[in-house]
Amino acid sequence: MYKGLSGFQLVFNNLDTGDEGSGFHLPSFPAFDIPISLADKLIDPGTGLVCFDTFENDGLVGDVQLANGKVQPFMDVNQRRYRLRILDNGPSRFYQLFLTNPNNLSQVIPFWVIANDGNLLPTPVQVTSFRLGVAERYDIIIDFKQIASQFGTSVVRLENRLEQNDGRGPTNNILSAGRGIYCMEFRIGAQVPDGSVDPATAPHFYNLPSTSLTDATVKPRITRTFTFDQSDGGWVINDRFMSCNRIRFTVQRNSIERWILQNDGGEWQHPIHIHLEEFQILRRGFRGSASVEHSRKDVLTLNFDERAELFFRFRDFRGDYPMHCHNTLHEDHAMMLLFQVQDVGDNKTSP
Ligand SMILES: [Cu+2]
Repeated sequence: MYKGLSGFQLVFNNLDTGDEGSGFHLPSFPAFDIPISLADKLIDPGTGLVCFDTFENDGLVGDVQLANGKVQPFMDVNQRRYRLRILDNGPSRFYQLFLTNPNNLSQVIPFWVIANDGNLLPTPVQVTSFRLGVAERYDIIIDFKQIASQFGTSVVRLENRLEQNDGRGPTNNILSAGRGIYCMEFRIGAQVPDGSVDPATAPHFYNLPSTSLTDATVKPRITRTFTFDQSDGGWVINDRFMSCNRIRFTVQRNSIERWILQNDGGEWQHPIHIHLEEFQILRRGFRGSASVEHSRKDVLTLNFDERAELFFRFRDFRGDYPMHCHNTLHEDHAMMLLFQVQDVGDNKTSP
């Protein structure tokens, strides 16, 4: 992944069609619907080549910032709405992304979040920034026509203002505008026709199913607790390292489970990725971006000492699946476990 073996798979359907003339009328792919993979790399000053520290298990933060494999690139855009699909491709960097006018740092520029991880939100949410942990995806809508007219600028940058000094995680300090690391620059050109929906008209994309646990039809069969901690220079879940030969617990097919994820430490943040089924967040300690997390998700970034409570509805798939930290160095050393889904589940509450 660090060498660039990663990419997007965009999925369209009869509602999210990739054509602004149909379905939800989201900006057309590929001209106005653009995947952006953010990553940082460490450069060896002696050779100029990308390098890596094999003996550092905390994580790696780079000294150059890339978007789609290029160092701080620019993109020519027209005055209309664009959909950007933003991925944190790690290996250990967290982002709080803002739009910055480099010629007027006092401007606060709004945009819209429409999707989180693999799912549209029920309706667009207007923001001035959002937080992204490794492997999380946010789809945003930026209206460059409105930015040009309201803020009088022809240049705007996607800027990460979240301070992070090492691979353990961000400090949670938000740097002032222009003092962060910009990921890419947009150079705004001519006005062109725009057939996409205006997020300000509150288009309705999606109904989120009920997760009220007082409703008997969504009562969890079991609550399981997972504690993410460090041990012996590596990383553990419930005090154990990953074993490829051991299935840690068995989920019952067609059942509901509640999982508690607990970050046992105030110095590290862990973006936890869970395979197979997506979850909804019932409650969490960190309230930084709650409204844009009102969706089904597959990555939950555990903030310092945070406890998060997740709701799962397992369906009819059987098989073996992992859960792991997506700080890739934590994952490799060896913050991961395997679980399975079978016809009969077990009752391990701290597996
Ligand atoms: Cu981690």
